[in-house]
Amino acid sequence: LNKFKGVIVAFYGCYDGNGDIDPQAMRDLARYYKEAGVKGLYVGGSSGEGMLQSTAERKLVLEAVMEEVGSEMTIIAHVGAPSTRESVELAKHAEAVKADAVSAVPSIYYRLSPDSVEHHWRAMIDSTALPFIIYHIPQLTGFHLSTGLLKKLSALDNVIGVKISSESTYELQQFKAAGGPDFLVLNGPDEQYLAGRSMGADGGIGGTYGVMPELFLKLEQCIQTGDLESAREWQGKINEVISELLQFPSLYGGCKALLKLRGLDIGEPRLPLLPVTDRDQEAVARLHDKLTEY
Ligand code: NGF
Repeated sequence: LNKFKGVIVAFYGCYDGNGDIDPQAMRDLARYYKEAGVKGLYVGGSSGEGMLQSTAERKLVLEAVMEEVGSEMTIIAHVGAPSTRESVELAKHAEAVKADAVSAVPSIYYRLSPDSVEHHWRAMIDSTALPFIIYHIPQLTGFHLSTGLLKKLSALDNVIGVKISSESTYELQQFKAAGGPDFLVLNGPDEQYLAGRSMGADGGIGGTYGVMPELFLKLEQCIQTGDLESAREWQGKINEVISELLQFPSLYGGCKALLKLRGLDIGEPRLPLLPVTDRDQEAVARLHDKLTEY
C-alpha cells in the first residue's frame, strides 16, 4: 500500500482556449508534478472537474495522464458519476488503461439511502480487479458515510482505503479505527494536513497541493522525521496561501491563474466555476511572489 501513502496531488482539469480538454497541457502538468517529486496523482476528482466533463472527456483525460506518467507515478482515477452505469464504465476504462486504483464519491443530486450508495459503490468495486478508495466529501455530495458502512465496505478485498474530505479529524480517526491498521486513510482538507496525519492519516489527496507541491512535500518530510515544530511552520505558510486562494471567485480559478504565473497554462476552470477577474490579477501576482520567497 506504500504507493498510495504521502502526498498525492488532486490533478486539475486542463482546457485549451476554446474550453476543450487539452491533452498536451495535461501531459505537461503531469510531468511537472513528477519532476517536483510528487508520488501520485488523483485524476478526475473535485479539482479535476470530473463532474463537469462528459464520460468521453474523462476517458481522454485519464489516457493523457497515463501515457505521460502512468509508468512512473501512482495514478488513482476518480470514476464517480451521477449514474452507476457511467461510473462502472469509467471504472472499467481505468482498469483497461492500467490505472493503479479507482475511487468514487456517492452519486450526487438525489438524496440517497445508505443502501443506494452501497449498491452504487459495490457495482464499481465488483466491476474491476483494481483497488478501490472510497471518497467521502459530505459537504459537496450531501451523503454522510457512517462508520458502520465504512467498516462493512472496508472488509471487502478490493477496498483499500478512504479519502476523507470532511473537516473532522475525529471522524478521520474513527474511520482509521474502523478500517484497521492496513486500511488507508487519506486526508482531504489541505488546511489540516498536519492534523490529519497526526490523527492517523497515511497521507493526503488535495486540490491546493498542485500549486505548491514543494511545500506539501516539505511538510510531509518534517512529519516523517518527527520535526513537528517545522511541520507546523510549513502548514502555517501553506494556510496563508490557501486562505487567499479561497477568496477568488472559484478556488480552481485562483489555482489556475497562479499556475499560469508558474509557467503552466492549463486554461480556465469550466463554468459554472468562475475564472479570476482582471481585478484579481494583482492578488494572484502577490501570491506568486509569496510562493517564490518560500
Ligand atoms: O474541494 C474540496 C471540498 N476539498 C478538497 C479535496 O479534499 C478534494 C481540498 O483539497 C479534492 O481536491 C479533489 O477531489 O480533487 C480543498 O480544495 C482544500 O482543502 C482547500 O479548501 O472541500
